[in-house]
Amino acid sequence: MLNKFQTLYRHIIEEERKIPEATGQLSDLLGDIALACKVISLEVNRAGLIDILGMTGTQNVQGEEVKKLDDYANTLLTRIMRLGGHTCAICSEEEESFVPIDEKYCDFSHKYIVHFDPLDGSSNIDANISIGTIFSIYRRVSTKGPGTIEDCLQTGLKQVAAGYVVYGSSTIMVYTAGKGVHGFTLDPSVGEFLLSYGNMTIPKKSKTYSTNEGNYSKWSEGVKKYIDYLKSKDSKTDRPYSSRYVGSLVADFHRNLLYGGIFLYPADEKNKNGKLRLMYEANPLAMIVEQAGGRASSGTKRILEIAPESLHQRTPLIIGSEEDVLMAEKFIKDN
Ligand code: AHM
Ligand code: MG
Repeated sequence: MLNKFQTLYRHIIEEERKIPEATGQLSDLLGDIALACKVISLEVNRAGLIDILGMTGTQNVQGEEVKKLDDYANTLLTRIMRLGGHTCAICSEEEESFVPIDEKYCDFSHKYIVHFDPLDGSSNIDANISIGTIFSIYRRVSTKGPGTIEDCLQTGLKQVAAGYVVYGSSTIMVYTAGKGVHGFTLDPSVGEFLLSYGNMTIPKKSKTYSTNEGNYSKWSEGVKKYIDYLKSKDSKTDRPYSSRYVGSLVADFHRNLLYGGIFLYPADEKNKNGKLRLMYEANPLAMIVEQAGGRASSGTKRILEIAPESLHQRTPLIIGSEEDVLMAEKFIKDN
């Protein structure tokens, strides 16, 4: 049975205590991220009431329009990470390059690098549809001073922790520090994340797929055939599958984590490497899904093994229930 009153911070500390050489810094860093997300959650909930919606008129480095809440979430997370004193560099989907922490404050105690997508699914903000924050933490490889690009460009396998917060009908934070996946629901009356899902596991096989099927004509033969397969009738394999697509990765992923499902954002004619970002979206969710017993692939390669070449690198992403992802990979390989 769940201990209903286990707070996120207490849970994190207890997990870190199990590691003899732990200093408590990772707990503090995760606590800082949770604090920033609580504030973002407040702003998301107030967004319809205050004049924060609408465009800033600027574009992010991917050439997409930036909304005010994205800016807000990005600035807040960066500020809290900087003040927290545990990071030597911060990488954000909204920033062109990484942000090194000023050398005069940066010593061996600043041993972590944080990557985040401050507000994922931001095209859904105006419609009051779930959006989220995704984060990922690496240990630095350099030994002192501000973080370097080598610190920031590590493979997903090197993540020490990853997580996301979904701002939906309630605000939920899900994280892993390499020992299972745990979910916490924000109790707004006390301002605490309380354990609501201990040791989450994703069903091995599902009957739900999530993809932007409007891209069908631009997909490769393998992807087209896989989706056709999911839609055709066969009682032995529980087909046809149901289709569920929010268009907010965090929301689609969270639903699939709870109930089972496969999410696909494959490469297409226009987006040769897919749309989603390896460092900010694919790697953290891949770590979580693997910890929960699922699988994450580009179609031909395990996401966590892809060597990053740039911070904003994109990758096709197929993620979710293990047997479903394996089947999608088979269709891609055979076609
Ligand atoms: P964002 O980080 O700029 O919000 O973009 C990523 C989003 C994901 O949340 C979502 O899965 C995908 O883009 C939706 O893309 P599309 O509208 O092409 O289906
Ligand atoms: Mg995103």
